Amino acid sequence: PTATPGAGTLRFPRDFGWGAATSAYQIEGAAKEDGRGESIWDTFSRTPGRTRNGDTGDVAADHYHRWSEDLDLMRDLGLHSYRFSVSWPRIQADGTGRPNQRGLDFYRRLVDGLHERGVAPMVTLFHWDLPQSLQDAGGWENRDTAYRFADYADAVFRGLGDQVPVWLTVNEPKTVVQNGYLWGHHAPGRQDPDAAYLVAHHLQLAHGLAVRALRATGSTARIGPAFNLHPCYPADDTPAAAAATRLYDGYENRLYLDSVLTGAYPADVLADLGEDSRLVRGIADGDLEIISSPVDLLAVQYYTPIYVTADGGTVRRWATSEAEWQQIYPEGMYDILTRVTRDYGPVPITVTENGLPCPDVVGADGTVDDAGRIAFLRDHFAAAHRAIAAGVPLESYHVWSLLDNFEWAEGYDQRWGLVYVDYATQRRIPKRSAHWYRQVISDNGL
Ligand code: PNW
Repeated sequence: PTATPGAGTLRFPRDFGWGAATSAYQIEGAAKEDGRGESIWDTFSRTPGRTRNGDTGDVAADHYHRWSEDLDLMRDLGLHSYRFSVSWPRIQADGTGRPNQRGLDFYRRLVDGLHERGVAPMVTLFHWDLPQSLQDAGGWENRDTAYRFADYADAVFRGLGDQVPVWLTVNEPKTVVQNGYLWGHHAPGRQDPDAAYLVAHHLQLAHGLAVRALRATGSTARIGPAFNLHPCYPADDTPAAAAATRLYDGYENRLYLDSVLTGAYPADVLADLGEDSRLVRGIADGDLEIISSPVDLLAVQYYTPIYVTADGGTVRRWATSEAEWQQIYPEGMYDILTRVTRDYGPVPITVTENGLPCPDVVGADGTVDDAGRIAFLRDHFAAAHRAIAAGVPLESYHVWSLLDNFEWAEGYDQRWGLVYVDYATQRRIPKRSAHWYRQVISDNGL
């Protein structure tokens, strides 16, 4: 499909998909209902000092009870696609064994309700809520967790399979590696670099095993990984900064992209980690074949670029959002999409997350003005449009997020939604950006 720019407008390809994304722990609440077990995010968020204001996902946006109203919101927005995740501990309370029918039923209702409203479901299997029992057995440091994940995935495929056209395996393995195991900001709150990269390997292995499990069911649905990619730029034009940027990119992007799409980990990253690293020692014969099982699409999540200094550090160059890690740089969307297509070939791409936290103000008239989000999305949509014009097979775009939600360690203070959630009443108010997005969808362009 080719993009056809009109006079003063940007038109997207005729079949372009517009969507929004969420994840289970961030919106569902109902932490103890219908046989749900505990996840590492229950443990982490209930541990004093781990999240802002001690916030937890116990109630969140109460989507578990308000799903029908939320589906109506999606229909009113005109969404083509809704990306959500399945909570592993709702399906297997302890991470193993026979699936919990009440858990499957919830997602079945959701999927059916989406179809009834003309919205296509896109389902992420793992968005960080690992069953606590599996963490107690070593979590992602334990190779066995990847096999447990494949069993869980199989249960979900069989439970919802024929109604879900697109599956995503692991959401942002890099964020688990970095936030969960390098810096400790996310569950399970570890700071252990050697463990971190073994965890990366097991998450990649889990991805590949899930791809194989889907194929084994005979399903014709499509499946792929969901990577948050960071375009890396040198902070100056010295050879040292170029070399540092190259290695930084290896850790941020190629570690994940190469293993899935080329069947090898990047040699420079492996050399940097060293032969004694737990990652290198943890690679068994045949693992890369599993990890590089053919995928149908690549889900890209883009939020921020990284500027790398000659000594391998980072600096800020652009305006920072309310999230201290996010610099606003729409061109990065163009750069990362065109780069993936250039380096890995024409694998279909869906943007599964992009968005901005805004200090949303509820006006006296009850409207929520988030002008900053509109400007951010407009500029990033335009960059994606240019990427399509440059030949990137981008098929859809999902804004993060549909609803304000539990922003992990930042709790409820950061609001990322197109739709405002008044947590005291659970009332939903579409923000100005939601009204604007509805128009973008209906015009299929800007
Ligand atoms: C994503 N970074 O995480 C997650 O998939 C969502 O669950 C989350 O709510 C959303 O982005 C907003 O934060 C990210 O450091 C975490 O660049 C960190 C980064 C990017 C995305």
